[in-house]
Amino acid sequence: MKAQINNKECSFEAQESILQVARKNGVFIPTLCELHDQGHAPGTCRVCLVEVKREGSATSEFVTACDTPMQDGLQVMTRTQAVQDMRRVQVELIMAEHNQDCAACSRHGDCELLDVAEAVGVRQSACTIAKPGVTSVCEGTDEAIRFDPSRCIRCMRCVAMCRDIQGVDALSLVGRGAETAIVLNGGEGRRQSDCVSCGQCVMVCPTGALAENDQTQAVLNYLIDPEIVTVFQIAPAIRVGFGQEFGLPAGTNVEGQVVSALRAIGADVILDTNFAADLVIMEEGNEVLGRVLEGRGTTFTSCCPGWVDFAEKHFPGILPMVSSTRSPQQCLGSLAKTYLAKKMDIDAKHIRVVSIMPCTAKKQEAARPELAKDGVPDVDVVLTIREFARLLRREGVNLAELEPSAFDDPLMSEYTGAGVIFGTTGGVMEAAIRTLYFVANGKELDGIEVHDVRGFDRVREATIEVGGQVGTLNVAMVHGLKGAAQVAQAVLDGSVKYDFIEVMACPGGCIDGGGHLRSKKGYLKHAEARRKGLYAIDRKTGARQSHNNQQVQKLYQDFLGEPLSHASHDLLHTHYQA
Ligand code: HC1
Ligand code: SF4
Repeated sequence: MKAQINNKECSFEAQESILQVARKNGVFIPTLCELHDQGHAPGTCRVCLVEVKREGSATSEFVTACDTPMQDGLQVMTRTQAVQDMRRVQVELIMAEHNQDCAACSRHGDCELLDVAEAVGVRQSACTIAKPGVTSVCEGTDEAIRFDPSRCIRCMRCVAMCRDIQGVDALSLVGRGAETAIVLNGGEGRRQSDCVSCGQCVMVCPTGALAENDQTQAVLNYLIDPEIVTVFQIAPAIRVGFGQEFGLPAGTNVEGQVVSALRAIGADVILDTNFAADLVIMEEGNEVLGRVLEGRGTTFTSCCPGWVDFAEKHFPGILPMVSSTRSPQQCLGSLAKTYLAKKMDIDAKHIRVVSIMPCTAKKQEAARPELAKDGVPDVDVVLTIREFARLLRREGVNLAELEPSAFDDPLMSEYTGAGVIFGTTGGVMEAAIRTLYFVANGKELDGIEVHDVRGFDRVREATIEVGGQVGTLNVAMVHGLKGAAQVAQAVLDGSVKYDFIEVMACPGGCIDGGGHLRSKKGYLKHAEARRKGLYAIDRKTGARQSHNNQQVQKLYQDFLGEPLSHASHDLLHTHYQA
């Protein structure tokens, strides 16, 4: 089939929209609400207006290019004066209703609305309409994500993300016209609602309407307080995702620069969450081993807080199957205020643990009352990648200009290749299998890598011959909550039988967590490069199995005794509530 765009003939396939055909032919049409890699084209912002003339018609009409199918013989004009004027008015209307206090916006310097304003030639909004009295149950702050209705442009990306990709369906659009608002389903406030704070809605919001609850000021306050000992930890995925905030390509290993940056802003102790990932394999691996040997059925991983929250809210029946081991973030926080405090002779009252995570749900995890001792949390503040970048900019530190440096903590910064691959889907499972193989056979797995559990399909399964007392393990790896719901339901129905299931709430795992740099006009653009970055680090690491982490061995010798000991239970395990 053939049509014309700006008087140039082009061919197209049935069902293709005018926007898709234009893009294939290198013709630019500005868009705002549309998110093409997710097939999201609601046509609500009307920025993609084009003029069309149908075959045999003497007059032209204006249509939105994203949701209008291309037709045989259609003439499309994308740059007429009328088109330009209408687009400009459209963006002015959106801007007029939008809170233009850009300095206070989380998307400051990185806003898709301002990009579009520039593209259509709006330099300044012609008028400002007082924001109507929009009310929203998720207005205000909570410990993970906040919603600012005055910056919402009703593009519906967040609603579609939560419903169609995550399958949580925690958001709805209510009201009409200018009074339309996004609200949470299932109960007032994020904790009570269906939302699990995964942050995937934040990743696709084109403005600052959805954002992490910014805690950079709290960390600055710790850093300038001479009484406080700041203990930082960095998550596995940080080292392959953070460089992008400073213009480096996705997947670049910036671990050494992150350590230098933390020193530059005055961190007292720098730990690696990877160390705790190795520790979690020792605890969770022993839980799985016990359950397999005693025939007690499936174990689900517990390190992803979005998943744990989802299980509690939506699949309480599986809670007895969720590993009781706390996440690496929480294990490290707990040990920082006990083991580290003891070894460094610091009063734990003065310690503040700050985590740098690619995740919004980690904020909600750190705030869980059952993970606090006498009301004092083990992890005091969680900064997403975006907040950490903000903190460095506020302190005048440019990561890209720093020389790398090494961790200097002799207690909890060593990690193995197994610990670092936690950051990608399949990584926890692979790390566990490397250690279970050793336990079952008394020797290391030949070739070390377990390719059967790798991949990017949303739900994967594998049968692993571990041998020895463990025998064959049936395992599954799931990333994204839609797949998690499917697997959880199948386990409850008894239609599948797995020994061990790894679940990560975010599609891709932590390498694409809801706390990363936000992409413009795209979603999951960097997962592959970041995943390769983590596997490259694994290959270069001296020891590649968690049980070979010498600092973990020393921790057991000096402090915990053995995996699943009384001390381990006290400091490294938890319980869940429906
Ligand atoms: Fe993750 Fe984890 S891997 S949950 O994805 O188990 O956030 O990176 O820190 O705790 O180690 C996140 C990443 C992270 C924990 C570990
Ligand atoms: Fe949905 Fe996750 Fe956003 Fe909550 S944080 S509304 S669960 S996408």
